[in-house]
Amino acid sequence: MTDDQQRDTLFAAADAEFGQFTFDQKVVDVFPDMIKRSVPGYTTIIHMVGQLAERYAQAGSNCYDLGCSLGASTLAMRHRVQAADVKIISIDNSPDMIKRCKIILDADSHDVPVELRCEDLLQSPIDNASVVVMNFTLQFIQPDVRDSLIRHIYDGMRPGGVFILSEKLTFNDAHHDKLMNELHYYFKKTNGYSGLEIAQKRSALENVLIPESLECHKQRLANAGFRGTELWFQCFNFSSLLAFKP
Ligand code: GEK
Repeated sequence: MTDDQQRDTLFAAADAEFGQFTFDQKVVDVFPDMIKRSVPGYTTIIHMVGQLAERYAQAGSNCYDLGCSLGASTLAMRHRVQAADVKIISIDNSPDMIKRCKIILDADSHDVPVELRCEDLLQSPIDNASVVVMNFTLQFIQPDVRDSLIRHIYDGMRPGGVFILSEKLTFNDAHHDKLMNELHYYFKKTNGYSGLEIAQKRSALENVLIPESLECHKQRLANAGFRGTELWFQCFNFSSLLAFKP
């Protein structure tokens, strides 16, 4: 691990007070390690975002990475897109994330243009989009504005475009929900997090990360007009969906 890829020990201290989770500089410093040790399948999903963008990016269109953090999906798309005259627009409202993301993108030599925007994606225009990626970001948006955001994304997409939505899930069956949470807990333990760290991070994320069920996501996507919505990836309570604009 290099200096800019520190190990995540943010929630390890036994005697500290942790407020609500925010995407600040401390999180930025450990983010690549944090997300890989916390989200089962993250690396696979990022890799596949590149393949999907290669397949669905249309010439003369935009690809969006909404809640781009340090630009993992942006880079995956940038490295695979073949269509001519494609621009990637990557948005995050954390100034610390955007600052580090810019350094990472500047060090990358691929020539697909990337426009990096530090703004609230709820205020962002979506325009002429053939690929839209929301990789574990909708779960951080207040539930009451999720319907209108998904409609806004749909309206900004071209026919034949794909929306890639990755989310932590809840399950209607209480027994299954408990099992998935236990398996995720074990995944984190296996990746070196202590029980205390896991518990402290969980309470920092309370009311900040608000997951929903697969049925809820599918219904919202259908209501917005998306068709062919299907799960293409799931590991425990972490998933990714594809939805198409007809
Ligand atoms: C990845 N997609 O590596 N507007 C813009 N950005 C936002 C907003 C908002 N309203 N709310 C949250 N964010 C990335 C991982 S992380 C997921 C995404 C995680 C941003 C927030 O600043 C953070 O960078 C990102 O959404 C969520 O594939 O950490 O579990």
